[in-house]
Amino acid sequence: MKNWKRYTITAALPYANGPKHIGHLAGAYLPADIYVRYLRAQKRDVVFVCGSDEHGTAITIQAIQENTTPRAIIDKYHGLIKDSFDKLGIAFDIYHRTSEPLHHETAQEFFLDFYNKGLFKEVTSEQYFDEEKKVFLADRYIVGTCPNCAYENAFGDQCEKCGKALSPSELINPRSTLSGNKPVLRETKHWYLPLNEYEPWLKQWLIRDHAKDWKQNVYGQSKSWIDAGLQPRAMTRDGEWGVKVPLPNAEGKVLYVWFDAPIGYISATKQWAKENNKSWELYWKDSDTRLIHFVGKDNIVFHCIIFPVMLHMHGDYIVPDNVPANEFLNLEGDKMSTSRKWSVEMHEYIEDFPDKADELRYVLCSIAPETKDSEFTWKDYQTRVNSELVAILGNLVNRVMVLTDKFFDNKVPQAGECSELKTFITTQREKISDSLEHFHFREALSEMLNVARHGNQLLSEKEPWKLIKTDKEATAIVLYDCLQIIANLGILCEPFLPFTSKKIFTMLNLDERNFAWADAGRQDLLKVNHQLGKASLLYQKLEDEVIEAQIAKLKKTIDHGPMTAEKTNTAVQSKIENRKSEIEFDDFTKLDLRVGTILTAEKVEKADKLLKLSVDLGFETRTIVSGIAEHFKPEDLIGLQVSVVSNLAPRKIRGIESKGMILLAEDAEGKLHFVSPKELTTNGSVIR
Ligand code: B3M
Ligand code: ZN
Repeated sequence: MKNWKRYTITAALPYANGPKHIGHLAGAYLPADIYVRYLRAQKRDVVFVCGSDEHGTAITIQAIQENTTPRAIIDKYHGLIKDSFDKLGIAFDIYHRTSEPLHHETAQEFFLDFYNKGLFKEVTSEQYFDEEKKVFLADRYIVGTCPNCAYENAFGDQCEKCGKALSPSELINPRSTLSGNKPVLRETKHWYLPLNEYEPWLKQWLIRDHAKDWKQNVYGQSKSWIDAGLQPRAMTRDGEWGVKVPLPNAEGKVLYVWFDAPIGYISATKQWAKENNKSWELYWKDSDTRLIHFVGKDNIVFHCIIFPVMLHMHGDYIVPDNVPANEFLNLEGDKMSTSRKWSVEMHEYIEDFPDKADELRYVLCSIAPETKDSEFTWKDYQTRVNSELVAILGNLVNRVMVLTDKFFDNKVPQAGECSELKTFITTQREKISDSLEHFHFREALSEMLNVARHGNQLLSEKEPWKLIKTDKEATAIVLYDCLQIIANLGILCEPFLPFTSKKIFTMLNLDERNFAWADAGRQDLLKVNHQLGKASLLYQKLEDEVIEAQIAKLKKTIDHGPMTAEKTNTAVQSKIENRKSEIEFDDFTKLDLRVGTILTAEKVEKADKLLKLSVDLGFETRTIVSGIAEHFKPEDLIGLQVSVVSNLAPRKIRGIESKGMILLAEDAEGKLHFVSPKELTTNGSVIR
């Protein structure tokens, strides 16, 4: 492996338009922080940059919807997010902002460099404009009828019903989601990055150099993009909010947010260098610098294709050596989403669990979605904290401290070095290093915990609390070894559990600044007779009530969550939903709607969407096949009272005769809700 002189580590710049949740943390910020702490522990030269991504259409539209300004939104969330990272121990060297003048200058310099070299393609095209709201509409903000499947609420970039990728001009009867009005086409000029021209370079760089050392998910996604053929991509947008296009006659045009945001890493480094008397250029232009981007999987294409091409086009810059992107973290069986309030926001966790940052770091690292999506549940969080952190690490430290105090006046007892133990810890250090070098954070964490397990084993084998009665010397050896293990753990756990590490060093009455990664394995971190500090518990056991309260909170917020921007958007969208034409009362009375209770529910084999239900309608029990398997777990439906269209002609679905239909309300996000009587009612009751 190359001997790197220094490291530039970036973590995706969060959009400052809302709080960030623990899925974001597990996806990018925590692994980045662990990696950086590990580098720092080795005294390597590293800069760790991040900051707020404050531009973009999403923030502009949100401001329109919330009747405020982009500035007011970002000012609110920049501080909140920064503070959350701080409290969770994410130790950036700088947390910058893309609204800073330094960033605007840096982004404009990139644009002008490309412009002056004639690298952009200038393209004039027609784009939809909302005359009432006076904005050009990003594809997502236009809905209309899908030309492929006739779904009436297809988005301008994709039909969610049939999955077809669309452009807004293909929509039949397009409508603006902002005003509900029909948008008009207006001519507009933009500057395009000819990504297609850089395909040969990309192929060589990615496929030749990184097929082996990049994570499969990252490499695979990037390669498939390249294989599919790259298209020129507009690097400017119409709008007022963002970095102004630095050309005459370009009023009302700003840089595309994904053009300026990654440059934000560079401007952040510049600011940090200024404040710390360093050269930013060494961190971005020296080939001995290793550039690594930590991001979530939805950001892969920007960091593995577009930004590298930009760095390459500019010419003076290094390109990323790795982009160890994670997959997604789900929550209690569903995708995490701030707008749907199905999430654990970082600042909420901190409020509810002050001083439990390491507990969260520990759990998120143990379940990190490194190779595939993974899942956070509160129960699992409780189990991992109680049976791993408390029972293994916390317990070891506490027992050893208490026993040493009791038998040896809280001083490190006299004993010789144990070469076996030394080898064990050194081997563990190497294993952890090796895993971290390869971005296998889960593995690294579990090897760290194995060191504590070893200490516990020693205790239960030798039983110093009994041994003391017969052999004080032997007791001294056990406790000496255990104390050295704990001191070593102070070093080895630091990247993962920085607060724990601090507490350990305080308890041992050692100054952590005197120890580096390479010291792990030493048997004399604590000198004989060294006076130890006061023992305190590393962690508290998590009680059931606390966990249940979190689960209840989650369930509640999903029903009564506040109106967020996305929800407002959804509400607007539902309002403009195409309505059905009027019917006569007689048409309505043809329906025989009844209340029924679901008695059994099972998946239909080889049909992902279908559930086979038996429903008690009072007068008879029916089999009904319903396309809801992706929305509900069968076991959750048993006993539920529902509304049924009972006189629908029978239909064979996958060979099963289905008699009737269950009514569900579908919101604009496609989430299904049963239409059920408010109080339990007799089965067979007529609905009218
Ligand atoms: N703000 C998207 C995101 O937060 C975007 C990342 C920018 S990294 C340069 O997921
Ligand atoms: Zn469609």
